[in-house]
Amino acid sequence: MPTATHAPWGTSPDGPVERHTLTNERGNSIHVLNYGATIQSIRIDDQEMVLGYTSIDGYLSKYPYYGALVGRYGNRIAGARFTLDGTTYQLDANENGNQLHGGSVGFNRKLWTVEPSTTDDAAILTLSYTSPDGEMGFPGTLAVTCTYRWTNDDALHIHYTATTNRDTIVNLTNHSYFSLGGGGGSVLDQVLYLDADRYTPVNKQQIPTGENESVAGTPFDFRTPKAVGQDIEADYPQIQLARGYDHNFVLNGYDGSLREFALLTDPVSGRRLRCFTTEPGVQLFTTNFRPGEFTVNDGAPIEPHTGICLETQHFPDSPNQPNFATPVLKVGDTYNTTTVYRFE
Ligand code: FUC
Repeated sequence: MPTATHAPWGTSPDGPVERHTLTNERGNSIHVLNYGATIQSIRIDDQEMVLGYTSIDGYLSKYPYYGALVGRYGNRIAGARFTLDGTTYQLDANENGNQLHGGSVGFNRKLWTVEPSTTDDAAILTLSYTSPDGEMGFPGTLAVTCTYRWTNDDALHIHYTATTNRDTIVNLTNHSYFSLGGGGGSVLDQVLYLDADRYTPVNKQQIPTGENESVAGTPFDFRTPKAVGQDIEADYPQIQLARGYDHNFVLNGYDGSLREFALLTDPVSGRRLRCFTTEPGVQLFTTNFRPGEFTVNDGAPIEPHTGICLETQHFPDSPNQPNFATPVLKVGDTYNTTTVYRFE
């Protein structure tokens, strides 16, 4: 029978932090913090599958969203502003005058209410947070739920819902850094398949230009599985400006249903991560930090390319891009998206 337990894990400015542990019948577990609805750890066969910190201090510092629930709007909004129903909203700007990942105090810095439960085939956490009208500049009181369902076959099902009392925009994602080799070594030899014929190129500030460019003949072609490191230093402007991959891919066949979009394989252990989403895009981020930019684990410097993020999403800056699927949530509608990461 799967189990759900929890224990104190320090304090945040808003109150006590708790760490929840979901363990499935195989004895594999995920650890989730009420702080930021953060996936702090995923343990498979006693190996660590994601990057994170060993204590709350790291999550309270300036950190790159390890395992966090990112919102109200994942990724970038140009000029930290958008116009909806004739009103222009100025948002909190936290990167080059743009907004990244919901602003300086995003959902990753909130304390979430957590309800654990179990069924025969899964251990489950239902997390909730209500974002006040105007928080980080966004219109509408937004009531959000996130469900993490950790099944006996080592699949993490993430399901988000949100409702609002004023028309607004929403784009929720999880920012786990996968490290299938365990131990947080280089991911450059890991092999990635992505079901995407196109990606959205960006300007120097990493705002999409608005084009959907073909991946054919570029470093962005993962339609035939290839090592993540194969073209990561290519003399190709889009790669150079991000120091690797930090781009949104346009997933093939988007229709809002749950579709398989990626397969990541660690050739050494043979371990695989199979990914499914209802979303139209995924941000592939290969941990391209400059030396000394961020820490990991107990506060040690993080080495480049030690994690792979597959952040499912509506496209970056879609509030300002008429050609991208709209992230608008209207009063009376329910935002409802699912992403599944299955370890094999
Ligand atoms: C990804 C990237 C950003 C940023 C963040 C921590 O979402 O798109 O560039 O570095 O991770």
